[in-house]
Amino acid sequence: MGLTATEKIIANHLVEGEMTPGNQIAIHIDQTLTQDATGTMAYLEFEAIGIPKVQTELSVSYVDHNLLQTDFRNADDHRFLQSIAARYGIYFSRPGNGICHQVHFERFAIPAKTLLGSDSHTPTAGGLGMLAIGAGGLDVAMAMAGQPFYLRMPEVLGVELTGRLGPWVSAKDVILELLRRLSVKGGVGKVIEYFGPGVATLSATDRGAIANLGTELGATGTVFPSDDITKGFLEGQKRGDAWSKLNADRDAAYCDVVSIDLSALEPMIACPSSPDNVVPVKEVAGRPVAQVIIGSCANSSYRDIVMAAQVLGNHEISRTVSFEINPGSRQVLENADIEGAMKRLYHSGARIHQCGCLGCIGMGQAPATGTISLRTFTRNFPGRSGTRDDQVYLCSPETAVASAITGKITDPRDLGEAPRFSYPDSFIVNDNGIIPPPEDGTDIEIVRGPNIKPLPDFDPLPEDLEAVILLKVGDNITTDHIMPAGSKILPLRSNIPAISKYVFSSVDPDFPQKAQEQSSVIVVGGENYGQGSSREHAALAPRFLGVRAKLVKSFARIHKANLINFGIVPLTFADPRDYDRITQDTRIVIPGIRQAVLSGADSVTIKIDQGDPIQARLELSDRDRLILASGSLLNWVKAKIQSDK
Ligand code: MIC
Ligand code: SF4
Repeated sequence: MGLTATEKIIANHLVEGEMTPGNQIAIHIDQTLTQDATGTMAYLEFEAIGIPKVQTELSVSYVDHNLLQTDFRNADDHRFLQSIAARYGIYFSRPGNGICHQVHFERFAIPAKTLLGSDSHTPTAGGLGMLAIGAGGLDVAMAMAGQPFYLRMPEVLGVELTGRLGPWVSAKDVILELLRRLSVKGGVGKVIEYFGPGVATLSATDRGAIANLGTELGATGTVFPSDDITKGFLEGQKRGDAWSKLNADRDAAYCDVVSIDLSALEPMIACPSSPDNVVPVKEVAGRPVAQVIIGSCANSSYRDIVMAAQVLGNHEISRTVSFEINPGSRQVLENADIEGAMKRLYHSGARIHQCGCLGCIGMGQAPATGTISLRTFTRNFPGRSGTRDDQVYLCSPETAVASAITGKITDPRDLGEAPRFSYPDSFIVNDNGIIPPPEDGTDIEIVRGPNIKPLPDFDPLPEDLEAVILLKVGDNITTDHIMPAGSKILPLRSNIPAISKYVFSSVDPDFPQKAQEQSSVIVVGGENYGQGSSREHAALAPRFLGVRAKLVKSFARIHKANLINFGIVPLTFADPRDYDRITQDTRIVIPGIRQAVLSGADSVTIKIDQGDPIQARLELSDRDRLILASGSLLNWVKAKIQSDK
């Protein structure tokens, strides 16, 4: 039987394990990326591993999240990141140069290679035929140290595209339709691979937008074939040499196939407050809108910004709308400017911001109370915008601009004839925002401001675990609930004691204090626990507060890996009905937990104050078990390095 494109990449990078879905495998990583909000910790971890230089073909450090400099802290982190990049052989993309995924797509992504990034939307590069995966900072640090990346062999879900997108319908509508059909859990344990005649009708950045939101399906990655369109894009970037062909064999077997007829799609929109709460735009048309933003790693490419300007034409922005543009990169900004798009945008009243994540992670641009904000972003989890009880809708640039003109949610087809968009013959490629590392960085001094605090130490797993269930939450809890971001909290990412004071702050603001009064804590949750971001702080900070286990119905992939990396035991209910039996503030004991983890047991017994004990499953690889027993991945690696000496 033939192979899917995904399997071909995995087979070429396989270091350990058998390629049977669900099996633990290890793959070689060619490239890594970090962004500043996860990167400071990732580089502190890399330093702690003690390797003199990165071992990858290419590693890039981006500064795109913490751009708001309200005091010294983010600026300190930027200087630290720049100096540590030069020291260890890492490219540095300066603040304002653009969103990591957009810049990586333009300047570094290579078909058929592997990329590991400390950001959940790393799969964007799958639009160019890469196997690009999001992971916690520590996993990325390990990859920079030349270690393989461990994961469960994913199933490959085929999405067959036929037809061609009609006027006013664009890439975002394709992935919103898939989210409508499959939900935020639909891709867990899978790579989404696109094939079929419709693929050739999509530009490279359209594919990037679709791959980007595959993350919202919970998928491990998204892979598009690498074809003539990919080649044309890379040639436009003056990187034609990086191209190689990649596609699935004719007789490749997918675990399942979903078919989408592009011609039949209509403009779609995700309603508050989940990316899978999707309906056709016409169903919610007419609701008044106060803010419209075009940006984020999902929709801020040249095509998206120029298209926005074209839709706007000679229209003016509604007086009741704040219309905002966050270009994805300086390359986008510069080329859109030459085309005349920027002028048209600001002439009609748009607010132009710098290139970066900005409001997508609550770094400014918070909407006003009780108002609707329409965004071309990736996520609309509750409160993520910075405003409590926010009403954030996610849509395409076309729907966004149409709504900015009318002041209410508008199906762009109501504007009449669609503008025609075409790419310029050549792009201006200007890399002055990217600083290559020196040949030898050994003498470079790493600059550490007072905001950079060392990593805390974590003790090994105890023989028995006695703990209190301090919090019980429901399904689809996001890492934004566990460890919120935003302009107040993000500057604390390199200071674990300080950031831990905000763990679960939107769910139970007293959690940190109550946790510190206990010796050990356990959290209970429902399905898809820890979906969303790759931030390891959602494991690291709770661990700092004494959380030693999480008992849930099911986990999201990256969060589960982060829990293991920081010594929090991930447990799942053997019988999900036990979830209803367990109450907050109950004391529990797991006798012999360490022995169970180390001996390869697949379950443990949890004794509770009242009632019958509960059985919980331990779904762990041998490596996971050793890490958990050591107390953290870093403890385990350091011990290994010592014993190898
Ligand atoms: C996000 O979109 O949630 C983020 C902010 O980019 C995160 C990373 C982080 O929390 O720093 C992600 O997607 O991984
Ligand atoms: Fe940045 Fe938003 Fe993309 Fe996360 S989803 S990388 S915050 S633009």
